[in-house]
Amino acid sequence: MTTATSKPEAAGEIIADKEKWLRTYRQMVRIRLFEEQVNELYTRALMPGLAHLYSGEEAVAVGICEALRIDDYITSTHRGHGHCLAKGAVPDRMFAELLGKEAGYCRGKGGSMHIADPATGNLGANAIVGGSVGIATGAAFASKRLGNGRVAICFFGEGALGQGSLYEVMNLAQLWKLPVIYVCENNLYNEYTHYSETTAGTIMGRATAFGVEAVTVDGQDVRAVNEVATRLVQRARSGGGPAFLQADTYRYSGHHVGDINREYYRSKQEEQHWKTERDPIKLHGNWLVERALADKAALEQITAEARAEMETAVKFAMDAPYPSADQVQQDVYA
Ligand SMILES: Cc1ncc(C[n+]2csc(CCOP(=O)(O)OP(=O)(O)O)c2C)c(N)n1
Repeated sequence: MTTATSKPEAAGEIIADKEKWLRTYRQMVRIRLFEEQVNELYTRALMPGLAHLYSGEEAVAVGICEALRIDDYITSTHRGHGHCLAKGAVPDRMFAELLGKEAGYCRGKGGSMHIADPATGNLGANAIVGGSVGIATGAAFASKRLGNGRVAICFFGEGALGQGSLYEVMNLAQLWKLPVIYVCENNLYNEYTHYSETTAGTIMGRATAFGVEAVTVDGQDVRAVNEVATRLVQRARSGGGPAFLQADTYRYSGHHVGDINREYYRSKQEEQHWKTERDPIKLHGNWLVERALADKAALEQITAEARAEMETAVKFAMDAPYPSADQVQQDVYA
């Protein structure tokens, strides 16, 4: 069991990676601005149902997906927009899905919690807490049998640690040396309850009990996440077996967009602390500027481009047609 931190880098290394670190910055900004639009659609009563925002947690999805091939798999959660975007989903089809339009990833029948995109290896978001652990492990099993080198990333919140199926699949994954990485995004709260009230023992102990390689990482540091993910993905791809990554992070908004008054379960000061001191975009932006990989104007330009991209995508989705009534039972299995 180890804790990963980003290491000080040699000057040459930074320059070689300049494009990568600008890309990760852009990806985090895109996710943040996507979520701002989702919240806007909800508050203007333009979106049916609810959504669970990922703002604050961007470095986890981006740091990990940056370490993946396009054909590697991910499985996601109810808080899945960031995972989908980081793996390559396009915002116009995502917004279309959120608004129930035919152009959406599931033809408008899935909504926020059921976005899947096989073209980018995304096996789907999942409204069932822990619901994707078997899917990711099965994908890794198939990958091993077919010998195609694909790695599966299984994202889940720490609330999923209460699901027994996680322990069944970790046991098999370790016995069969499957190329799967279980990524526990510990944002401290399972809905409105601090995880310390629901989680006996330690989080890491649950993985080490099976002999699974277990690492914790600062989930607000995109470079640290990427560094450890790169190592674990290479290890899994070359037959080294599964891993468990605990990424410590925080969700800025409520459990879902309607969770406005949160003071009965967490303080405003706590939220403020994470937003001002631990924001993954600010931290990475400062790092880019300090190392002269970008100036403030360049970062503002990235933000402006991402904002325009999201506005265009929302407009696309708003203007897109609903599925016709005769499609109501198509592709529906349950
Ligand atoms: C099996 C199951 N039980 C309960 C729920 C209701 N529920 C939705 S999200 C959630 C909490 C999830 O917490 P966590 O896994 O830590 O993810 P986070 O919301 O913090 O990202 C619960 C209990 C559900 N969707 N599925």
